[in-house]
Amino acid sequence: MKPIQTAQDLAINGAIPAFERPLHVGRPNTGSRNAFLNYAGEIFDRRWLTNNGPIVQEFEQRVADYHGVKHCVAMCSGTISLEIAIRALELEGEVIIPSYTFIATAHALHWQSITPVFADIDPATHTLDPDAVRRMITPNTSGIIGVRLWGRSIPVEALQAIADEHDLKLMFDSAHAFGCSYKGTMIGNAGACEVLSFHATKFFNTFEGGAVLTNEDKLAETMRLMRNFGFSGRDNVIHPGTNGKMIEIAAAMGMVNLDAIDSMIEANRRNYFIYRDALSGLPGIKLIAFDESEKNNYQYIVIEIGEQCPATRDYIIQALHAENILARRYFWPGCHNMKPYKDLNPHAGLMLPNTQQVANKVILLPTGTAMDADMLQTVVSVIRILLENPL
Ligand code: T4K
Repeated sequence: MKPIQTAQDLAINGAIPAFERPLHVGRPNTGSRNAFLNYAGEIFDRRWLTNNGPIVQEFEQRVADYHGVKHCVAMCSGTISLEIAIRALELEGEVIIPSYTFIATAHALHWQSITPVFADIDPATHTLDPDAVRRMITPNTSGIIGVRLWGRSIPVEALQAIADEHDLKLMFDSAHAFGCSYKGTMIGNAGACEVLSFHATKFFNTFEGGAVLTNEDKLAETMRLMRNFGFSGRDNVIHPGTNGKMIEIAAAMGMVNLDAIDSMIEANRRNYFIYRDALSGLPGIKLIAFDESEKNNYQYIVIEIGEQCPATRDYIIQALHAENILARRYFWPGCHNMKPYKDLNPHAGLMLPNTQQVANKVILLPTGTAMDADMLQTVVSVIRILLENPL
């Protein structure tokens, strides 16, 4: 790692990059390798690899307990978990979601011939604005999927009130929110259900994987059937279904990561405070703060590049990439601007001014257990020197 002190040190000005190897947003957090290998040994000895194995069952119980939720139904990905939850809730017609989310939220509906209708976000929280949701309700609306983007707060009560008033189903895409709370209640307890992603890049991973958390017995039972082809015992299929199962080795990764969860949160939290202090005072740069009165996983370091900033968002990204700092523009340009949805409704953006504005100014910086304090300071030095020497 090379120190960055003057504009001549910047790779965008021809110097060698600050980092020899790339820094990623989403470098996996991993627990004990030895504990994982022990689980792998057990799996070999037992020759039970998948189909609701003992490690998956124990993992589900631990994740449910961690969130204080009755049921955790583990699956092979967050996207399949979304699809199964959507089907189990019998959503149809139109479902209201934010456009400012990962494309999977929209795809999980579109893939099942349900139209995602994009509602605008609150620029302060980056999550659904209840007033905007109201504006998008039509006679064809069957549900709302709130996305707990960056694991942050979402107005659960206001969304539930709209859902109740219009007889709509409410669920949450909580892919980013493992271990987070809102108003003191752990995620997993709002709406009919909440979906987690355990993808490698998430705060908490099982290589690939996902789960649905719910307090509704019937819903959990239906989803358990659906993830295993609808089988109820041998030779007896009682429900349409698919193959959404979590495998044993993925659950083993989940177990070792659960054991390491406190240290992962601590590393992310430490990184957040280092970034917060180092970035403070940089013109036009706003770090989206975590609410310290809640439980947070501190996984996403999100900054907004405002108008007072001497450099554009994309120039900052270009300069960071030149240093091998692979900052991301999540979730630019918004789902509504991606081809499948642009084709469906080319004018959706007219109703989404906040989405467009936020998507144009956000940068995610690398964090996680793979980063130390010097690395974080160097990332900020690149930004600071760049802003002091704008083009
Ligand atoms: N809902 C929301 C709100 C979501 O954000 C997501 C997933 C879902 C639903 C669906 O859940 P899953 O079906 O995925 O479980 C990534 C992930 O693929 C995706 O899971 C995630 N959201 C999204 C936010 O990010 P990409 O296209 O950014 O991934 P990629 O390959 O560019 O990886 C990101 C960085 O991480 C790279 O710089 C490399 C690094 N990396 C990646 C992997 C896979 C590693 O260092 N090691 C690795 O193993 O989508």
